[in-house]
Amino acid sequence: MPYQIVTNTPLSDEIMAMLGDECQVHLWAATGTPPAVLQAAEGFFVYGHPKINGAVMDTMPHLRVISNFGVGVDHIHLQEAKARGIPVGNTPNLVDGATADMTFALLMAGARNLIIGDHFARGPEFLKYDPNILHGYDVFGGTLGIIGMGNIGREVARRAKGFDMKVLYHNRRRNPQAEAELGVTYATLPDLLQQADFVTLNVPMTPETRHLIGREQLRMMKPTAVLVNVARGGVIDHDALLEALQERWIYCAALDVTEPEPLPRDHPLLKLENLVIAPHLGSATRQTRRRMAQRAVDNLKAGLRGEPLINPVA
Ligand code: 8YV
Repeated sequence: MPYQIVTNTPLSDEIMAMLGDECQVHLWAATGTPPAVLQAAEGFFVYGHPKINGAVMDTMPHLRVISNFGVGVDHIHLQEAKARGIPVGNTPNLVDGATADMTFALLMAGARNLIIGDHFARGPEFLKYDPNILHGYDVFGGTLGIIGMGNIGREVARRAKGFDMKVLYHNRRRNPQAEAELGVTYATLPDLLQQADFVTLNVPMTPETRHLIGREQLRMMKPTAVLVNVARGGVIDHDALLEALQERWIYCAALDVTEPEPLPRDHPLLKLENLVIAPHLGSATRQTRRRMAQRAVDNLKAGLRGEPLINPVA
């Protein structure tokens, strides 16, 4: 009898092949999942960011493992899982390079007006080269402020070295190893915000990081600064960001994540030219997603067999 699995997103053939005959997969929806599927569910393969709280767990009395496809687990209520003895697995380390690449892609798109430039170059107004338009800011040689010097933050710092950037970082705790290895300098949050030409958010979503960047922080930043968020939307207060971009407190923001995600289609942020936005593509490369898929499958199977997960979330 195969293991009974639920997942919130239809899975690719590649992931289905990794799950193999050992697992029978059913689609879970917050409401409307057939009671028989919930009763039988032994493993939850979480792909995306559905809210998995205690009430959801209680609908699946035989659940033995929650395997999250991704590193951030802010959408899963960990204490509720622990209280029910359900191990939760995630995919740390595997997303670092791709997410750091995306951080730089957004930073450069913002600083060099790549998206507005793309629209202009396709549009009816571009009939003659004009050297006076769309001057951005040098990325090379600038000061980068990394908020969150974890695995992804370190990868961002490594890339910044290639751009001859001075790197400041802010973190809950100082990271002497990163300082020694990467030549990064610790700064308080206000100091970082005041000095950085580019600020990247590379922190997990926790109660402490909710609205870490609000009006007060945006006011501290340089009017030429680019703010990049590849973490979670909730790290920035979006009302404050809207005001900051409309009133040009900063040069631009480049967001891979928002809250809610996606933003309502008529959200005023989406109308701004000084906003670059992507649909949460941080880890979205074929190679990275394949590695993440394999780890999520391995965590899932370990939990189903009653073995320790490869990456249990503490
Ligand atoms: C994933 C992410 O794409 O790893 C994370 O925390 O946000 C993304 O890289 C996402 O979790 C897919 O399930």
